[in-house]
Amino acid sequence: GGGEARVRVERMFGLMDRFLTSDLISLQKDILDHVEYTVARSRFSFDDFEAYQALAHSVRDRLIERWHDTQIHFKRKDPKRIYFLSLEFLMGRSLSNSVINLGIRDQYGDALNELGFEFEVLAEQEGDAALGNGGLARLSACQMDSLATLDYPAWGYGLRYQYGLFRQVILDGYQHEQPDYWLNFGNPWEIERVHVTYPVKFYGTVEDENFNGGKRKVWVPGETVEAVAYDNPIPGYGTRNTITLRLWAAKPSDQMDMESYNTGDYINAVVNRQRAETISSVLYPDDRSYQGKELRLKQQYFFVSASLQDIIRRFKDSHSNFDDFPEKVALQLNDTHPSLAIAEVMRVLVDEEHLDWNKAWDFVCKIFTFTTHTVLPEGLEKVPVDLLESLLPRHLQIIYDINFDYIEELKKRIGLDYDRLSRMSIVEDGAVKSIRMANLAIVCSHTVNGVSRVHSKLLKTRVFKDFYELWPHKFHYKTNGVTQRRWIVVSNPSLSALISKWLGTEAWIRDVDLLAGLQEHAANADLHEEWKTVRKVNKMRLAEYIEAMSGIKVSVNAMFDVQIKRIHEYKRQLLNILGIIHRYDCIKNMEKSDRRKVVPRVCIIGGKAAPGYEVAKKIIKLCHAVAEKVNNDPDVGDLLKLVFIPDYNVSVAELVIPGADLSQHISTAGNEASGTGSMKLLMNGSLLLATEDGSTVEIIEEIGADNMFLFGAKMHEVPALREKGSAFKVPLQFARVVRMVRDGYFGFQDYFESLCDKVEVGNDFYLLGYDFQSYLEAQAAADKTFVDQEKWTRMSILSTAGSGRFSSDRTIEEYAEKTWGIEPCRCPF
Ligand code: CR1
Repeated sequence: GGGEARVRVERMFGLMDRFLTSDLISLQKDILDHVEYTVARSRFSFDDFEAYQALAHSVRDRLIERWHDTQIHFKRKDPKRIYFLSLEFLMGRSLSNSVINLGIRDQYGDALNELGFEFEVLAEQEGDAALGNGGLARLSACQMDSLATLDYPAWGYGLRYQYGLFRQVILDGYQHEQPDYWLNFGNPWEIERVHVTYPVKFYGTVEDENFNGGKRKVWVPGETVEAVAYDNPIPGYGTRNTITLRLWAAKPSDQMDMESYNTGDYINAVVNRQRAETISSVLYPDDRSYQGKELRLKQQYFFVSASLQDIIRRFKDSHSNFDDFPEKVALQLNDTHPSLAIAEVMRVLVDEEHLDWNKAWDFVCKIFTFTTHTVLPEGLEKVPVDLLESLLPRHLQIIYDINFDYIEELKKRIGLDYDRLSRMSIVEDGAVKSIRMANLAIVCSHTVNGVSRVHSKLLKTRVFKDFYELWPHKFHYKTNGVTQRRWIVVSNPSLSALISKWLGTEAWIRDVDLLAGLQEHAANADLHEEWKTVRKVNKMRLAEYIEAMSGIKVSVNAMFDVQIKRIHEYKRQLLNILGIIHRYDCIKNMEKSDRRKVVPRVCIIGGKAAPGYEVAKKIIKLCHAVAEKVNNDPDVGDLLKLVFIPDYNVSVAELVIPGADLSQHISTAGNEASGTGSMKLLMNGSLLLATEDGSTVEIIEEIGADNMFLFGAKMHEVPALREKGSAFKVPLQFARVVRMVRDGYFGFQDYFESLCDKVEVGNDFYLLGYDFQSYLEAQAAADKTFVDQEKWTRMSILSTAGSGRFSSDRTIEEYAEKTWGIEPCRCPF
């Protein structure tokens, strides 16, 4: 009876300490216990990796406590929840971030020291969780950190890929891709929920069934796969709140194939089952071209279906009908990748929960919000109708029905303008009939967000002009931000300590606007000395890494100039490399005595190219070919070095960003939706050399154009310049450096030919030739400033001081208040 149960619970409580404590002895005991019982090594003999595992498990225990409390609290309060659906999360490492957010970094450091270990050394043992490609995926990770820190009742949902983003290996200067089987050594940061599973169905047919005197549609699927939840607790900083990132893995389902076991071919039946797991096996490594692959669509639906079953189950736990659904649930579509969720919500509500179509539609229009991350047309997904029809026949019908109602409505609004109607249709009639996922997302979401102000402007005036004219109220923007927890506190502890010292508080870690308080000290000579020391230490750390990796010795007195991001033509790494060739050429051609005046540079480039993106791969090769020549030229010495950092990822970024004096964000204006690397570099006191693109426009407003090095064609000039093609004059220096590459000065003449063609007059879509002159001028201005270390340091301080607006805390608050309509729900201590 109840009495017995109560006695049992009381006894259990009596046996437990209320919470794990984090004093020195407890931490040491917990770590050693995990060495012995979890890692199963003797506490008298374990190596750094085992120590890391034990350490991670002791942190995990503390995360779990808070996480339980938070989930119970959310359940009790039943607030409106935000569900963040994203096919990609680029989390990187978890250890340092967790202990910092839990507020026990120093305690762990001391505990380990006495045991003979160093926290930093153990932290290096952790591999990156790289379940994403680039900007979009890292943004999701930053936003999860902010959602937790700001106490929002939020869940992230995604896929637990077995292979994360490929590892980039450079052989002879060429990129090779190696699989990232990241779960090989276990993952202490996730909790496998063997009982949180849902069936996900594919294929089959749709049948009409009699129902309540009428007909209704019933999907009879042909294949079932099981989704298993893996929970990743995400701790907030300065709060007990710890939220959930729930990632789904595919497993064979018992419902799948009962009959195949009767065929006698037992071995093959089992082997076939195993194939279910391929759905969550590999992340697509191309971040902006979609080829309508079945596996990709399967991944999308798999994660959408499992997430929605989970969300609806949670809703039904505390509600007896659906009336309050839109008051309790907000669904955020991170790009178009999860937009099948729209059709799935309709299907579940109508086919399974038997709501009428109009009511379900009304809910859909209230719960979905959509953020797009690109301006490039090839970044907009299209799904061939044939593919959808075979994989998800019922969803195709629903999308057609949505489209029918919408087009009827549209005709009433805009008349029979068939061109416009066909542009705005969710269904594209063409050689390959397909579904335009962006149109689906726009039609069905109440808000369409851009990721910076100018991005939103481009959406309204170009990409989604037709929609903007119809529904101006839907279009908004939330300028991206990054979390200062990871990008200052974790990655740059010395700068972090310095900031806290000069502000007299650590409060900026939660309230980043306080960084502006550094402004008043921007000319203080003591701060300058300390600032320079911190920067130098970070540069030394980076220089050691460069030498260990590539054997290249670089001088920390040189200006460290970095460009780190995915390799893409529009991001113009090629402009950077051509600029480096120009610099090299100048050094070669100058009088020996003049070389003293050259400001020494270490140019650092890092980034991955999509495996099938030939041009990007050639850019990587060119970088290596130029480096080979420049780095080994005795005429040049320390005046110029070029380093390509292989396998750029979150951890590498944490090392490179604090060591950057200058960083380049040089996309052709009108192409970068926002850019977030620039924000991390700005926070860390790097000066920016940039075009007026994406969020840079807003950075200029915060720190002033004279606090950075700007160049290049303006956004409004670009279309006309492209039109002009060969009519504008390209500077002689540009023609000269391209010719050097063409003529085989760096070898590989044939291989680079097509790359050179890409920037020839008339063909130069990204305007490298047009922008070259002003690029060189901006570079010269940077050199000139670097010589004046006092000025440089002041600008560096003002960069950090002016970076407050670019915290993801601000972004998330805007989303919460203006788009999702959610409120903080803080777990009491
Ligand atoms: C955009 O290219 C933006 C991030 C985050 C990227 C970049 O400008 O800062 O998204 N898009 O919003 C992307 O990764 C796959 O697309």
